[in-house]
Amino acid sequence: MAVSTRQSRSFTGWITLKRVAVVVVSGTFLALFGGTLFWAGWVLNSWGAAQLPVITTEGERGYRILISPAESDLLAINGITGEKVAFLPKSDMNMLDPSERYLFTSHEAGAQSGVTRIDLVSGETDIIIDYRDHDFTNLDGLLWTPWDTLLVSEEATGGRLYEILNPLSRPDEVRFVERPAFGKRRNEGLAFDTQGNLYGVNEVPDGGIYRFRPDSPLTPRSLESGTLDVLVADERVTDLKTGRVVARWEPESTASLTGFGRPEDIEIVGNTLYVALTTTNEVISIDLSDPNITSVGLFASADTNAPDLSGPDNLASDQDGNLYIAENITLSRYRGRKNQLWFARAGDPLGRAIDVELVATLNSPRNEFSGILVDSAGERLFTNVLGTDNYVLVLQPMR
Ligand SMILES: [Ca+2]
Ligand SMILES: [Ca+2]
Ligand SMILES: [Ca+2]
Repeated sequence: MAVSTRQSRSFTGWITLKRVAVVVVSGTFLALFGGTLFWAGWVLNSWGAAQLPVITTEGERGYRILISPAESDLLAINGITGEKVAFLPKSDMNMLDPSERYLFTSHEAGAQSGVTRIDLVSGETDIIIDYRDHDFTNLDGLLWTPWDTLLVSEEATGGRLYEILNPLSRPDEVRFVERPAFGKRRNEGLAFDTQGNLYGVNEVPDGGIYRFRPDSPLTPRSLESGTLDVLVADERVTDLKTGRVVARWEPESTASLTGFGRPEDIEIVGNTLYVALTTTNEVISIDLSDPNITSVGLFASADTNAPDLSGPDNLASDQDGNLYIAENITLSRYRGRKNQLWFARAGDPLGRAIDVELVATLNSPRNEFSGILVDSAGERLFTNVLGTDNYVLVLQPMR
């Protein structure tokens, strides 16, 4: 079960040049790390010169792309991506530990799945679990627990939930256990509420929204046993344009769950659970203030306040409770345009976003934004570029 430290972690595509700059030119990605300029050949392999720069930032707020300590003291990413590209493909979701020094990334790569850990100070990157340890498939959802373990779920039929018991340990000492009480399904988003209930989804076209109530909440035994509930709404979510819909949490064993348009990522802010519904172009909000009776409303949707939103997939909240929304690539391409990242301002008393603003457009047509995550200070927005390319970008909101 333990993972041995892999050899030859350095990526052979990196070469050293004695220059001082951070530039993106002609199909080559140059980044300064500690006074040394690196060339990332994998970018050159993946993009034609006409597709640069990596992304175009948009919107009134503005965003800087942080790619090196020379750009800002906020971040030191050394070889972020060279090593990940070299070892595990398909970087999907991201999670920070509470110290925000370590960035964990799941690799949803079928039978080659795993989880990597990047030390954002030293740049050291390790694979902490992967397919050589266990028959993982499509590792996806990532969530830090209140008792300092790391959950990872499989986005696959019969997908399992695992708990990594010591995610900050040496890679060869990392241990994990399966948590079958959470159920088996295609699960991407994971979130805890303040009572220690764990929420998830089944990512299929008519998928459900789930709540696991532990017998021993907020303890290391939380995920050993408990009750699984599903969300049952009085009306189809497609009827939401007129207002909020009453819904209830009922035990999975007795309820007939309500289907939603392929739920992907979820996010909890205060007493609100947000769920991205990819196929219906909606982000819904679910009130968690009552444990039994609730209501479901639209937060952002293509039919109301976000006309160009297409296939909302990943969600991230900032320190003010606003949401970033990343699109699914298949649906944005279906619309005949590039993949986009959005910012939705919260605060409307009815639970809708006040406005939904474009943040960035991905200029590489076969990739999507994925695994978006904002640090606690709101100074770093992490996003994977997932598809034919495979690396992390960090954006800094400018206020
Ligand atoms: Ca996924
Ligand atoms: Ca997914
Ligand atoms: Ca996804």
